[in-house]
Amino acid sequence: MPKITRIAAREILDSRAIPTVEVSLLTDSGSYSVASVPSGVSMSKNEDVELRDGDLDRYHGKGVLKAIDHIHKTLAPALIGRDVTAQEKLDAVMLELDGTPNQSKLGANSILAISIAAIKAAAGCYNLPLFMYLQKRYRPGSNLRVPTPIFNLINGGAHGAGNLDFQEFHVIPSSRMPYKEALRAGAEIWMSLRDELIHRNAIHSVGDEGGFAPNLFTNADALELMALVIKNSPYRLGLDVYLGLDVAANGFYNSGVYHIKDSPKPLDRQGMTQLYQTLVKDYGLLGLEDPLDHEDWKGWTELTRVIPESTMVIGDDLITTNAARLQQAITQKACTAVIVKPNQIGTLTETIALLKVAQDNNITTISSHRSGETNDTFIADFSVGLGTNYAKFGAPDRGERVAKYNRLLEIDSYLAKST
Ligand code: 2PG
Ligand code: MG
Repeated sequence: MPKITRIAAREILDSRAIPTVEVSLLTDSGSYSVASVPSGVSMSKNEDVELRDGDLDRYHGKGVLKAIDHIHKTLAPALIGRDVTAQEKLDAVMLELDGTPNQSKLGANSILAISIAAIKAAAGCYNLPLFMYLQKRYRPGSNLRVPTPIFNLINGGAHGAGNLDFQEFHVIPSSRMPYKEALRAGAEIWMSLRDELIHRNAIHSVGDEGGFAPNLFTNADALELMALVIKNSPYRLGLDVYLGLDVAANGFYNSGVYHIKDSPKPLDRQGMTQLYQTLVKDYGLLGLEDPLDHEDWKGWTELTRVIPESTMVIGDDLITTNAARLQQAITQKACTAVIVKPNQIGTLTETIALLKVAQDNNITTISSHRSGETNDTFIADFSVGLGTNYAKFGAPDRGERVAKYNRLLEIDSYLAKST
């Protein structure tokens, strides 16, 4: 039984210059791991709490020294000496010490950093790569496959420069395409899109997730531009690659209506649903993430009923990686796919509980980075080991995104050699 002997935490920076938590963990078998946690900006109020210092004299209040302190003074003392491979127990001990429903006392950021460091160190104790350890532990006997990537090529909403309301405009290679080819398609379309924006004298600098943040007029214009770029590429829209959206509709929902540039007056839920029906018809969207406000369950059910089955209706803010909320969505037929983000729920064990509900109920699973990221590639191993259908790690540029896509390449080439 390999025991945890040391846990050390520190404040590091994420890709937006905002502090986050990093943890190193050592075991008596010599296995050592490091894990850090990402952070979102388009956050739902249902996510577990990311503890911030609020001290305006440091990092504009965004420091995480309180979370670090909780690790050193409360969490580490309770975990040192415990079996590092007993993930469920470790997570349960941390949740109990916190004692709140949303980890607001000790912080989901401190708890998740340890939770991930523990599984990484446990894999090391068995001398296994992380993805393989995860598969053996949680899905023994299942096939190992690299998920289909979802590339976010245009950044609007909270991730962009204020020109577009929708948050993410995706290019999604066909699931039939081998991962290496899919990554190449994403990168080539990103390059062509850049050329086209330069040609149009449009802004071609990138947003938080590495997609472009152009000065286009409407959200539909962004889709039109992407469709055009794909038409002039070797890839066929609707066959080799598809378009998709993370609307992140909470961001422009106010007093019961949605304010977007595509309509001269605010739209209600029916108006938005009609707009999506048109966009699905015009662009064959493969995925529609967070199309409506995260508490509009009735609207989601109606939208899922009228949108063609070939378009995934994806719950991110709606579900917040919460198994109970996913159960509700299944009962109400409110979505057909779910985003999986460990830091929305705070422990690996709870994230896996959500995945199990999804996989048992035929809900498509999409593992996801956050807009504020570190170079930790845990989410790539997690996606392969736990068998998610898709992986959404941003655009194929910016170091913190590329680290994850490249880790999938590494796993892919390993799998190809071992079959
Ligand atoms: C999303 C995410 C990641 P954020 O909405 O899906 O792309 O954004 O991390 O800002 O919540
Ligand atoms: Mg989202």
